[in-house]
Amino acid sequence: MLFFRKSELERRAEEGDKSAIIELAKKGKVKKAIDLLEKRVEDPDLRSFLFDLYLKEGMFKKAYELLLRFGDVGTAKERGEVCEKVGDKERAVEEYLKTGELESFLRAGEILEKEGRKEEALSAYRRALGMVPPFRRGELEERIRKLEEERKEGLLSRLREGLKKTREAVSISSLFRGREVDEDLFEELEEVLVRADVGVRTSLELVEEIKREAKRRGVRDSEDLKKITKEKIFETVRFCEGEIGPGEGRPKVFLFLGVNGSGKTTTIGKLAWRWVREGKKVLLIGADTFRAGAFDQLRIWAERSGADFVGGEEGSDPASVVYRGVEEALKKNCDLVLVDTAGRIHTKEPLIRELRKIRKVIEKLVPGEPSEVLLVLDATVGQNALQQARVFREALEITGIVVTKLDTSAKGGSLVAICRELRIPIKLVGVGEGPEDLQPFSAEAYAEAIVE
Ligand SMILES: Nc1nc2c(ncn2[C@@H]2O[C@H](COP(=O)(O)OP(=O)(O)OP(=O)(O)O)[C@@H](O)[C@H]2O)c(=O)[nH]1
Ligand SMILES: [Mg+2]
Repeated sequence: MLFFRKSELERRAEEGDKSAIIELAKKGKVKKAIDLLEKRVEDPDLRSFLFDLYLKEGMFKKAYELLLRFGDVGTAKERGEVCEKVGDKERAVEEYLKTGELESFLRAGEILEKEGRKEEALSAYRRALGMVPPFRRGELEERIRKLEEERKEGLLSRLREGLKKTREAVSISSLFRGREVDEDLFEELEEVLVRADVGVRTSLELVEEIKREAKRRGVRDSEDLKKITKEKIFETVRFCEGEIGPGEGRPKVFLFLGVNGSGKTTTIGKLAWRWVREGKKVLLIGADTFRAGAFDQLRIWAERSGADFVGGEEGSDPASVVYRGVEEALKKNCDLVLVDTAGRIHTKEPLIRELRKIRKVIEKLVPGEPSEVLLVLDATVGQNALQQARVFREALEITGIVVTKLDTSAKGGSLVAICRELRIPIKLVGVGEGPEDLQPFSAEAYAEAIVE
């Protein structure tokens, strides 16, 4: 009788009866059930059941393959565990961060920390902080504090590394080595600053200030003069320390301006990459419809970072693209919208008109936005950056500056002139082409990196 019932069950299972297959597995015929289920993965219920069986049997590789084919099996936590077991850390983190559960967030943070991805680890821990019970809070806060410190150290060394070219070109620190503090030294200091592209006028004024301060303090040792130089550079750029963040309210719309090749698209890509990893919903708008290839460049960044994308084909009207994009962001309830624009400064008048039109479209759709209008300046062009800034300022009020390519430039000193003359906060600096090579601007770190 028993024998008959079993084979009857098997027969029904083989014919594809869902409940029979499930029953079969429950009765211990797991291997047989798996065989049958593997032939029926198109059915969402059956593949979910198969995924469970794989987990129970410790068949993680199989579970992972199923997960790659169909993203919808198991819970996010289970998917994270499977990915971790087979060594796909990227996906594991992604799944853990979808769970909304404390343990998974902590696990994601640990994986990221081990991988040296401090920025992302921090953001995972910070999200965990919101759900940690009081008795575990102290421990987590301590971990965050330590990581923040390491991150600061890391940022400083990246910036120092980024400014290496400038430092080598100007050798400002060797200037102060074992020298007498006299007129010659001040003259040379001025030359060196000009060479770093601080600008003639700014260099002159800066050296005057340094001289006055040196006299006031009765400085004789050139090492002390170096200290004053560092202080004065710090004081000059301190006022331009700025920050940028997703903030409250949504969607926040950030508009990016700048001449061709200054680094707008890359900067947007890096920001998208960071904010998506912090759990934000980001949409990129490709309103550069002027240059062929601009569309794809931004689309690829969107794909890479996991952001949404709305773009205009070559030749289409940029303001309409922005309209479409912002509308979509509103519909999807996005946190951030980053708008990429064309940078053809040689057609100045039409460009200015176009940028104003884009701004109007945004204002109309989302009152109070764009909350940031960011001008992207390439550090390698040095003093020319100032000229560019003046042109764009005529078009729109600029809320912040992004200085890119500090890593490839020997003209990192131009940043001093930018601060002094424009008095617009520097909100970000680019120190490389990778997604992590974008930093907040630290005046202290900058002054140190230039002079030491
Ligand atoms: N080394 C380095 N390269 C950078 C940085 N930022 C951008 N780049 C590079 O500079 C080049 C131009 O950057 P894009 O982002 O395409 O510049 P864009 O302003 O969008 O240019 P258009 O679309 O032509 O107006 C690319 O090859 C980038 O990889 C940086 O901080 N460091
Ligand atoms: Mg571009």
